[in-house]
Amino acid sequence: MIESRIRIALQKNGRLAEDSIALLGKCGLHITRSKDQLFCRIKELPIDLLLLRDDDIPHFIHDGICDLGIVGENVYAETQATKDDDFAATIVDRLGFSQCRLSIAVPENLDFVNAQSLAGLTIATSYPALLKKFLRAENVAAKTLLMKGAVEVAPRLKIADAICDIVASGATLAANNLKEVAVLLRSEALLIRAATKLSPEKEDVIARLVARMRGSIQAEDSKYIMLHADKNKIDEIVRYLPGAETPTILPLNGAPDKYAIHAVCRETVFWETMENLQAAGASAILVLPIEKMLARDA
Ligand code: PRT
Ligand code: ZN
Repeated sequence: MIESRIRIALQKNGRLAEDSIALLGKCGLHITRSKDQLFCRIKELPIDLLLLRDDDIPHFIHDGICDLGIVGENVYAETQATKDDDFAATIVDRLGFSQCRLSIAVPENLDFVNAQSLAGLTIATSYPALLKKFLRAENVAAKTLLMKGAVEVAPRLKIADAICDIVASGATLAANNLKEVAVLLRSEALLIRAATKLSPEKEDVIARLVARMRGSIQAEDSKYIMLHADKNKIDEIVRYLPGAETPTILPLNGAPDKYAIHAVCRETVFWETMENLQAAGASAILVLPIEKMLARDA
């Protein structure tokens, strides 16, 4: 039935597109698409995909055209700030990719002490609602100039004194002799959904997909660790296992008092962690990637 298929809005091309499609792939949704296809039907689950410009994604959910979407927090927050209380899209999960920040930057030679240093300046941005909110909160009177792209060149062209734009590595700012002076928002990709409750069939598909997404994100951050240890070293070794739940402890055949410890570590296992485990008496330490995970609390 058409009504029980859910629609997911994804970015068509750009910095979010590849990771969004890859995440859905890890959830068992295999997408084959031609370059200019806007609509994809998923075979495995009752799901259709709409491939859009990222700026349209929150609006498509707000308007009830799509049920779920993946979008940068910067775009979500800007749309929310524009619509005030009347915004029918909510955050389901933070997805961890496309990390960046929305910041104010000024020419390197401008003296900046605090937000008051921006008083009387013109600030170019593609995020007018978030910028105005920041200026209001800081009680600064500055002018906002809306630019849809190439914001970083505005000070050089003398059409603005400062900018409020997305920063990731900082290379663009450096190349334009600008310095970052205030962070308005730290952003990452978000899974967002319609704020209203959908039909039980749709809610069921969404719940399954969200559990799979959480499982694959958790699996990415987790490792399966196996090692050997003497019985009297087990307690100390277990304390060094990062984010491990109760480990499995198995006797080793033919080696009395020697055990194998197996555990899922839900945090990064660094070389230092392995060195600490070794110093505490562990041997034969193996760290393995986990492909999928479906825990009760996922
Ligand atoms: O065509 P469409 O409208 O869909 O895409 P878009 O061009 O508006 O967005 P796109 O694909 O560039 O970015 C999509 C999302 O990725 C953004 O909304 C952010 O959430 C996130 N993201 C992560 C970034 C960056 N990193 C990023 N570096 N978005 C933009 N940039 C740009 C930024 O605008 C600046 O020009 O990269 C430059 C800064 O990068 P650094 O590394 O030099 O600091
Ligand atoms: Zn965009």
